[in-house]
Amino acid sequence: MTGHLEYPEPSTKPHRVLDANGNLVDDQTSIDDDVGFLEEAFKAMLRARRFDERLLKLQRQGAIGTFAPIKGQEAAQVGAASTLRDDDWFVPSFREKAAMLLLGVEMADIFLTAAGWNEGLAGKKGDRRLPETVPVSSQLPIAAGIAYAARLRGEDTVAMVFFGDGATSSGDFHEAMNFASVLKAPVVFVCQNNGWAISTPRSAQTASSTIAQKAHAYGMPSAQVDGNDVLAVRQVVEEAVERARTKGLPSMVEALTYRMEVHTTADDPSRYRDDDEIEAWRARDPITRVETFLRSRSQIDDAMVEVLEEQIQDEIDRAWAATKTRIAELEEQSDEVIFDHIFEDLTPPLKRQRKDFLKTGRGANDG
Ligand SMILES: Cc1ncc(C[n+]2csc(CCOP(=O)(O)OP(=O)(O)O)c2C)c(N)n1
Ligand SMILES: [Mg+2]
Repeated sequence: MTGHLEYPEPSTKPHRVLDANGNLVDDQTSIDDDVGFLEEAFKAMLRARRFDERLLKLQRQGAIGTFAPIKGQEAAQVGAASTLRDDDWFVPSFREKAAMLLLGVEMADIFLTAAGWNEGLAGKKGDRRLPETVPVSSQLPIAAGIAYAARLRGEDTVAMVFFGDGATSSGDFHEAMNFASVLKAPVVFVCQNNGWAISTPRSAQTASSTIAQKAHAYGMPSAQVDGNDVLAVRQVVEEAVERARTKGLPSMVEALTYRMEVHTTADDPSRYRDDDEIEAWRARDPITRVETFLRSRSQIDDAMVEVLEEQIQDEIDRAWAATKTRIAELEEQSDEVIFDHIFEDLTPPLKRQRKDFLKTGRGANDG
């Protein structure tokens, strides 16, 4: 007998509200109640893009270190993060600057981190906006654990974790999905599928026809959404947050998007991807889409955008000036800070190393 094997295909029609030209996909829907959100989202995305552009310039000037630009992924991040409450947990990868800014992380703290100082994002006790995670997918089990702990404590908070398409090929992703589902942890898994894991295309990364379908293996609901459509992302993620908050259960959202810049500042994408592909995605720019819509409703005009651009540049200038002052102060402090931001209480070997360091200027290498 044959014919028993089949593919459990999930729906592959991504949710979309506005098309690439800023028109309603379904003209029967009314988004009048969402215009206020779209205005705020437009400002947040523009602010994030300009900040990202400044980071890139500063890196090229040698003022900060390597970082991962977000250009093109602003809607996926702003739409998702806009659904979080202040007491919810935000667990980012290394590419979530738009979400961070929206959630109130200071520009100066991001600059400081990019310049190599722990004092920026790490080590802020009690902060529910976690710092960036560089080891791919290691943040996923952490988010599952945080959410599980919150539930045990009787909180109705949720943990939202961000990761890329490439991360879903790693073991930590599967362990976190399994843990969250089996132990009923209120996690919202947000995958920004930007089609690439550095130079590895999505097609060489996974044989699954969608990333969203990976959730089905864990008994978890999931959805695909146009990740360059900020309102669509918000609507889908809102549903996942609601499910986590009220039922304590996890969900996964796959936001289809594209990174329009380099993977990190240490990368040259011209060696592995075509200009045509970049051009095609440029036409789907998440910011232009909302701007066109808002202009068509006369919610914004040239003069307003000009004022907004000036305000943003001014904010970025001030944040960078404050960062330089802070760096000058930090450079005055003792090298002893190398022992900070690791453990709440130093382990015995680290205590010994610290003592030795203070005596001799060098740490004993005793493990
Ligand atoms: C454990 C680990 N292996 C390898 C790397 C090097 N690395 C950095 S980003 C990346 C690809 C990540 O791709 P994806 O998850 O799609 O995220 P994206 O960069 O596209 O946002 C790799 C392999 C790393 N940081 N951590
Ligand atoms: Mg990717």
